[in-house]
Amino acid sequence: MHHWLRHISLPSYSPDTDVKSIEKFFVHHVEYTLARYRGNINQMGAYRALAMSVRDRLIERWKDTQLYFKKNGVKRVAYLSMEYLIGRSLQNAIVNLGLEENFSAAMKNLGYVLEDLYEQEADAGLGYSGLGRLAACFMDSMATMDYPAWGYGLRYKYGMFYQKIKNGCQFEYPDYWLENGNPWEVERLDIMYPIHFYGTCKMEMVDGKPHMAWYPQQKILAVAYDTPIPGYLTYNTLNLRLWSAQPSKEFDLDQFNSGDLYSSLGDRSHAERITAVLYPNDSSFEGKELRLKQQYFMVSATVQDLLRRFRESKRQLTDFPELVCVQMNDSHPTLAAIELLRILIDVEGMSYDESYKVICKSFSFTNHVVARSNLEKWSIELMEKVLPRHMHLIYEINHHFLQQVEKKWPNDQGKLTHMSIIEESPERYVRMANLAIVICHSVNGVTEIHSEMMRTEVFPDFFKLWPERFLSITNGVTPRRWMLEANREMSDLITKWLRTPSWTLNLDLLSDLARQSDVGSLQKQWSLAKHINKERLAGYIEKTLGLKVSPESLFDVQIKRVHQYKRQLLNIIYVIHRYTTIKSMTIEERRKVTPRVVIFAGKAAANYAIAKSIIQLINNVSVVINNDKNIGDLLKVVFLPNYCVSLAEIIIPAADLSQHISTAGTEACGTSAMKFAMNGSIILGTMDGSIVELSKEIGETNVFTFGTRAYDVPSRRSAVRNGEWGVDSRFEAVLSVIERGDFGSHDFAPLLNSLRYGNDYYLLSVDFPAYVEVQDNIDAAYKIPNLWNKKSILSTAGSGKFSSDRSIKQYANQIWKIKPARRSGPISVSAER
Ligand code: Z16
Repeated sequence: MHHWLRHISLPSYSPDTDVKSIEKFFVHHVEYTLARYRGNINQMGAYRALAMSVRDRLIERWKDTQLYFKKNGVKRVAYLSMEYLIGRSLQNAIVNLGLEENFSAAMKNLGYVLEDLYEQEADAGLGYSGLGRLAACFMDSMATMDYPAWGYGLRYKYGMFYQKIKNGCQFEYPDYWLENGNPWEVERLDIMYPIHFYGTCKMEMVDGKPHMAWYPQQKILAVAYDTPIPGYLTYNTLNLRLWSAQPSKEFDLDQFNSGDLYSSLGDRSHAERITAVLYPNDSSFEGKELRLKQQYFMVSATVQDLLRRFRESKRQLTDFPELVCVQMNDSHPTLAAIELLRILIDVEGMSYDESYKVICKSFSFTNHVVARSNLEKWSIELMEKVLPRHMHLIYEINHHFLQQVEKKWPNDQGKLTHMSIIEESPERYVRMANLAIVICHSVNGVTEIHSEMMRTEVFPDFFKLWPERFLSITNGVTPRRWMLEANREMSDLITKWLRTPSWTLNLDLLSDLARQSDVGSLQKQWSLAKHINKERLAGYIEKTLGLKVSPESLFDVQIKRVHQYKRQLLNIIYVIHRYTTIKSMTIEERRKVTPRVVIFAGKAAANYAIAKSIIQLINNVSVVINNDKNIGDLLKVVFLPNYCVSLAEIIIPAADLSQHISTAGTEACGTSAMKFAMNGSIILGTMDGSIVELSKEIGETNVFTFGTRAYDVPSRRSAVRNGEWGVDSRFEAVLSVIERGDFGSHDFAPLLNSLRYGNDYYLLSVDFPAYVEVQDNIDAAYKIPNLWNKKSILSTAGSGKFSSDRSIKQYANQIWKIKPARRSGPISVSAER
């Protein structure tokens, strides 16, 4: 069969990229893929036909890239993540192919506006927050820099919930992102693995040796869905393989035999439930059985896939680490290492010691958690039920590990208790981060300050035992999506002033803008670009909320998950203070006020009551202020519903100021600040996570920082707890107007109580005076356009370090030890195959 296929040549299926060919392919997809008439195609239909035309161009590159990696026998990295917050793909694919001009012209010839078609696409929201978006940026950088890499994750049917606001309150709706089909995935029914759960283990004798056998009770199939990830201006195209759960035929055999057809069909949907919905698992942790099954489902399918591909190399399994390394995005995929250990020992018959060496050499772990109480841990009872064999192996690993601890610190019960992979009391748990540190050769934090906290506060004993394992790699974001695609106005300006477009591949070049930051004409063009972006956002605000805002005002933005530690509450308390202050002013005084539009967006976890009442408060405050004729354009408050990647792409380029005001020592990184800085938005922040490094790069005098430093947090917390901290009267005044009911009848008592009676854990009352002061400085700076524009240009100029290309290079050199493998371009069909 294979032999005959070789002689078939395909008609022009190495798709041309000129305008005329693009038009032809588009019409082809309208007529043959969508089976519609060309005279009768709506915007959604046009988007789908266009996406298919783009996809054709990706598929060829993608297959060729995989073949190229295979033929060259290069070492690869597998990036394992429970989340990929991708957003839209159409513009990204077209831009990365370098074909935006041609596609735009082709669509125009056919009567469409390319940008309008971009808007038709649903976001792929397969993630909750920074961790998922990081994985998506990393895929873009790995592809762009030609690294041999694979992404692995889950194909959730429902992504991050859709947020609606009614009467100021958040409501969650399912996000069925696949409703109009997904042109970016290829279903691979030929790539399917069995995944087992539950059952029992028995010790058996095999060839005279004791051998542990697992008799699982449930079998579910994992089917691969592949998404091509195009690199920017390279032929290389990577694969993101997402697993979807499907019932296996054997699954319900017994029930079929007993004639109970309907209950067996019920079980089918039970199997599919594993990848039905993304788990709400933001920085805090919830130990639900379904989530554990999701995690194991993802890693077991992935490990089987890695082994299958490794076997094609015909090398011994002990060589596995020479060809494959595995990066775990947080501790969520840690069971991947245990699964590989199990297969090596139970299936391949390797010794424990040999198998253990293989996993240690292959695996590495990125930690995103700051507070020890947020570390992932699984109840042993649950683990024993769902994955009995893996639990045995974890005990065995722990046994060997504790011997090492005992050797290093003889008779130190405290060390054993703290470091053990098993938590004994009050209940028994597996500590996943401890497990990950033990079995990996490297563990990294995501900023300098976070990595330092890992060494001194989160895992100090592990650091003493294995200092060489601890690394710091600061996160980054992709400048392609976050500058080139989201902010064309500014990108064109940068290219013009740097006299080269290559900054998109070498973001350090941005630093040259600093030299020119005083040049009047640059400043003028720069603020004009910002103004255009602000008009676009103002249009979006009017369209979604029916509210008019003036693009002349200072756009002050805080967009991120709503969380107490991120302190949106501090922001809105200040807004109320600002409002009452303006109200008490004379007309004369009001003339000096800097008009502001304060913009919020963000989702709260569905079961996080306090976060939801923060959203309620913001919305109630916005109703009062926006309808106060007395205030007009001096102050507007906007809460934009359903924060997601595509909304961030509209908001970020339009921000004059962006807020990153977490209590110092609580945000591991915070990657949005990097996107804002790249887009010339000035930072208002606390010295936490990424802000520490951003302010170093941009220059302390060009960012606005305030508040308690991380090292002072413990002592201030205890002062607050003991009622020794004198609360600012302006802060108290705001709390009492909320209490009085000025902002609606909603019961804000729990929210107010979280700030009073020594409960102010996140130190809002402590940082409030400094926050007011820095806001005054911001108002003053905005009044001097030269000064403000300069700071804005310097923000972009100082953001070069925060490209995810730099992060990925560090991972590749310091942890993965892999090299780029660039496939130069298409090779004629006959030569290749
Ligand atoms: C997450 O998004 C993060 C941490 C975590 O423990 C779990 C999830 Cl789902 C975030 C951090 O909160 C944020 O500071 C950081 O920028 C991001 O991970 C990427 O590292």
